[in-house]
Amino acid sequence: MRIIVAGGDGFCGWPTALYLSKQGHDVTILDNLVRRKIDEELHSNSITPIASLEDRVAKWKELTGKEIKTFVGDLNHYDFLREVFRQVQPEAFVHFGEQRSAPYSMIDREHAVYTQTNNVVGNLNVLYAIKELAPDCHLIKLGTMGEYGTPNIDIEEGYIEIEHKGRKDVLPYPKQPGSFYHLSKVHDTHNIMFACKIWGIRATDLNQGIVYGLHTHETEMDPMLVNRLDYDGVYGTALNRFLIQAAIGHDLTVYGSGNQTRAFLNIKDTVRCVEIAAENPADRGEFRVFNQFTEWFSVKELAEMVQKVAKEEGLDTKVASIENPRIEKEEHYYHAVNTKLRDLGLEPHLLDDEVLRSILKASIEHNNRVIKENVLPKVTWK
Ligand code: NAD
Ligand code: USQ
Repeated sequence: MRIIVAGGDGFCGWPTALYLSKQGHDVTILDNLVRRKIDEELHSNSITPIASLEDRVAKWKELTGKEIKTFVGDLNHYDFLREVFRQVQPEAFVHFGEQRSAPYSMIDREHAVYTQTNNVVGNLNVLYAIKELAPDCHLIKLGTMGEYGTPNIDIEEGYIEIEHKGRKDVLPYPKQPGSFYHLSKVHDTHNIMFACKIWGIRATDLNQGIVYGLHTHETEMDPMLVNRLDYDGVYGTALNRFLIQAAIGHDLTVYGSGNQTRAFLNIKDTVRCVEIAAENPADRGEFRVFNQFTEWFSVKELAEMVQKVAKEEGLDTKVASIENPRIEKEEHYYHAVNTKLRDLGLEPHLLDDEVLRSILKASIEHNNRVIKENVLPKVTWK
């Protein structure tokens, strides 16, 4: 299958591009490399030293004989996007290419506007490109579990049956996102749903939970293929951050009570979920939603799991409760459905001590690269 991976230089996109290429697909990466520029803006870095996109794909070709084409450019530049569609004629378009940090979107007005413009307009351009140039192409779009927020009822997969005043309907599940970033995903969802209805586009929205880990079988093949791993207060995410904090002897930064519960999955499952979506395309006009996660944990539970494994590795790790920089519920109900990907064949890599130990060891290997001032959160929601 001819597949474009937008955002293919990023944390989820790079291992996905390699995995799909290994499975025999004809993969093209489209990325404007803005994440590398944002690292400079934030004076931050990936704890793992990442090679340039050019060197990454050259190494992949050398090791496997498989070519991954690259187009460096912005989804917001429609002429560029159109040209990529003309040349590639994609059968699937995997869309990871957005600004994905909630704290980054909450820095100030400029960062909120950038996030929503980049994400919403970029996605709208993709919809128009599919309509104009590849109407049969399956859009596989990365959404997020955070679109739903933390309602006091079970979270369904995209839609919920509602009975109101004696009448019933299946309606989009209510959205209560917690940042301007998460809101951008909700706006994308509405635009995709509408485009499917009016133009007959086929789309799958993967409402992904928080991804942990860094290696997949492919990224481990050579140091030049290593994935990025974020740890700072802006792009680092809960579990990966805790493991890296343990690796540098920093207290684990649990925000508030730590009873906030979120859905999680291993990066090894991210790549497989995308493959499953690609192999089982949505019908023309169908807007399909899969909840892409394997387990849920409270933030405090995760910190305690990391503390235990770190102690076994001889690290004296403390769990700190720091003032929550975000406005979010710290005590809430959480139960979310995730059966659709399992029904299509996902066999989850669940979180256990061995998985934690391997990410911890990879973090220890590179812990001299951590810029310590970047670890505590500086962005607040207030
Ligand atoms: P990332 O920041 O590591 O990668 C995103 C990539 O997209 C970067 O390489 C960036 O340069 C590129 N990009 C951004 N805007 C672009 C544009 N306008 N044109 C072209 N390229 C652009 O992020 P990630 O962690 O790999 O996340 C990928 C996707 O998955 C995002 O949409 C994110 O919302 C979603 N997601 C991520 C997680 C997670 O835990 N990392 C969880 C749920 C959903
Ligand atoms: N948290 C801590 N300590 C930390 C970091 C985070 O307690 O050091 C807490 C936060 O307060 C929050 C939870 O952990 O309650 C998750 O925060 P996060 O930064 O790990 O994740 P989030 O901001 O939700 O965003 C990440 C990705 C985003 C993706 C989302 C999936 O950056 O791209 O969409 O996870 S989800 O959470 O399911 O919406």
